[in-house]
Amino acid sequence: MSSPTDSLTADQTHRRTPPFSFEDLPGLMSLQTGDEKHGPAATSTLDVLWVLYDEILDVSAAALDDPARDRFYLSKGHGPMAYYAVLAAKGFFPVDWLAGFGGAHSRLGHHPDRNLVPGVEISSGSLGHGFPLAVGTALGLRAQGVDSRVVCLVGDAELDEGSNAEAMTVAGSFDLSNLTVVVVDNRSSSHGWRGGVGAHFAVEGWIVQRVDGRDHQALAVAMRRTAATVPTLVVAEVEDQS
Ligand SMILES: Cc1ncc(C[n+]2csc(CCOP(=O)(O)OP(=O)(O)O)c2C)c(N)n1
Ligand SMILES: [Mg+2]
Repeated sequence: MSSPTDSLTADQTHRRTPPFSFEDLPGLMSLQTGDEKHGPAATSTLDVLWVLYDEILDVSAAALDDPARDRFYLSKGHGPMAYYAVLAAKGFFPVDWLAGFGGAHSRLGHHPDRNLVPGVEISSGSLGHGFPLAVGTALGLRAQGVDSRVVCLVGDAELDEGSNAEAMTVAGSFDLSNLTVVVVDNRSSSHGWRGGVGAHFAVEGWIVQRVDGRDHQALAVAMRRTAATVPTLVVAEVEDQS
């Protein structure tokens, strides 16, 4: 993890340029003053997103189109404030953009748009699409002999969407070892997951790890781990949805 720095007020953060640390993220998020109905959904993903961009993903603003880059798909596209804060912190777009969040003329919409926001790989917000897209990308990269990882972040309730069940089965059947799915589990799904959300993936042949979704070291260890022949699930457990 990066070394801690003193927390910054929103105003101080606004004037700074990258690199930023995790402690700067609340300040960056507070710059996004536009109307947001999914605040808890944003903060639930903050730690996972930071660890991904700080330690795991081989991506950078300087190599947006590099065919060998890792692919990160934020499938749970509602509540993107944490995503935007992390992308700004990592220099994908200017910090100045954050203040316009949700505005009619802002690139930073309530759902991320891949055509408007540098570093955003897929447009999302309609749940249940990112995981199937990630499966297709993982298959495509493998077919091309590209040795990149595909990481997809979904919500526990998002998995209620049937498209995910198919993606889970296909990824297991095709031994997609280049695919990692991270479920941010705040126990908000409609019917709960019998045996825990990971049980369903395990039956389909996935490696399943459960970690504290606020523990950066545990997240990094889990998200770094891949298997030679099967896809990996990381269940990042956070506080119950209030
Ligand atoms: C296809 C689709 N159906 C319904 C919604 C409405 N919706 C927005 S957020 C949400 C709950 C998502 O829960 P979860 O994926 O667990 O994320 P959390 O808010 O708990 O972080 C729903 C159903 C949507 N965005 N897309
Ligand atoms: Mg949830």
